[in-house]
Amino acid sequence: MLKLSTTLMAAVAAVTLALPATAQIQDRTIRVSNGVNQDHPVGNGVTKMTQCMAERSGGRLKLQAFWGGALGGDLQATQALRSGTQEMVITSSSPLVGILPDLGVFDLPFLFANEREADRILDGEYGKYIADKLPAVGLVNLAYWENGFRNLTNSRRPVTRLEDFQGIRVRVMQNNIFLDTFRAVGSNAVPMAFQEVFTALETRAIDGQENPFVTIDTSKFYEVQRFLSVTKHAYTPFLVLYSKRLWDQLSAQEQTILTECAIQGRDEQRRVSRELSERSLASLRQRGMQINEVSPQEAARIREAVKPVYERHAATIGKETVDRMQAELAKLRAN
Ligand code: TK8
Repeated sequence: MLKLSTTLMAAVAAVTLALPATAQIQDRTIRVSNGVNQDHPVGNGVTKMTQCMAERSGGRLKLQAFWGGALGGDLQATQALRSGTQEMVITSSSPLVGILPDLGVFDLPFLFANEREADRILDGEYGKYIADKLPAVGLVNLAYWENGFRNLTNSRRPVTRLEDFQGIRVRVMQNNIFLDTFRAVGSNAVPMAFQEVFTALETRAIDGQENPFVTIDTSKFYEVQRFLSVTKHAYTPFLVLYSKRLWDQLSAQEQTILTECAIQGRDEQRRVSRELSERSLASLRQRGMQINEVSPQEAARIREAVKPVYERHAATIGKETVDRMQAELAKLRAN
C-alpha cells in the first residue's frame, strides 16, 4: 500500500513536470474598466496589452474592456476589485486617496515639471514604494500609465491670470488636495465623479473642469466648454490595478504575463498619449474652443497661491511619502 502510493506520487510528479508551460495558464477573460472612451490612448494600451497576452499565453488570457464608465466610475470599479467582483481597472490615482492616502502625493499642484520626470519617478524606486502599499488595501498595481498634464476648461471667461479663477465653479476629482488647490485660487471647487461631468457642464450646474487635452477631446467636453487655459497645474498617472483577491488565484506564470504585458501596454499608451496631445489641442481649437496660454509671470503667481496646499496636506498624505518624493525630484533635477 505504502509502496503503491509512493509510486503513484512519483508518477504524478513526473506528469506534472512533463506538462507544457501553458498548463499553468487557464482560459480567462479578464474584465477591465475605464472612465475614458475607447479612442483615448488607454484604448491603444489595452490593445497592445491584449496582443501581448494572446502571444504569451497561447490565446488563453483575454481582456474584455468596458469604456466610458460602463461598469461604474473609477472609485466604484476599484471597490469592486477590492471585494473581488471585478478583475481590473485603469484609473486615475486621484479618486483613490480615500483608500490609500499616499496616492495624494501625485495630486500636489505643479509636482512634475515634465513627462520625463513623471516617467522616472513612476517607473523607478518611488513608483515601487507606492505600489508596495497597495496589496494591504486589496489592490495590485501592474504599471503606471498616463493621463497627463491637466488643464482648465470653463464656459465663463478666458482664464489667463490668477484673478480669473475667482468664483468659477470647477469640478474637481473626489479628493481634498484638488479641492484645496482650486479653493486656494478662489474657485468654487465641486468634487464629482468623472461620468457626471459632461451633463453637469451641459446643464451649467458647474462652469468648468480640468483634464489633459486628450481627455478633454475624447470625452467631447468641447461641446459644452468654450475656454481652455493651458495651466498644466498637475499631472495624473493612471494606475493599472488588479484585484488582490483574484490575483492570488492566478499562477505565477499568469501573473508574470500580466505584469510584463501591462508594461508593454504602458509604453504604447504613453507613446500615443504624447503623440496625440498636441493634435488634440489643435483639434479642440478647430472645434471652436478658445485656447489661452498662461504667461510665465502669471504661472508663477498661481504656483505661489497654491503653495500652502503642500504644507496642509503633507500630514494627510504621509510625511515620509511627501519627503521621499521631494528628495527623488531633487536628485533628478540635480543631474
Ligand atoms: C477617467 C478619469 C478621468 C480623470 C478625472 O476615468 O476624473 O477627471 O482625469 O480622466 O480618470
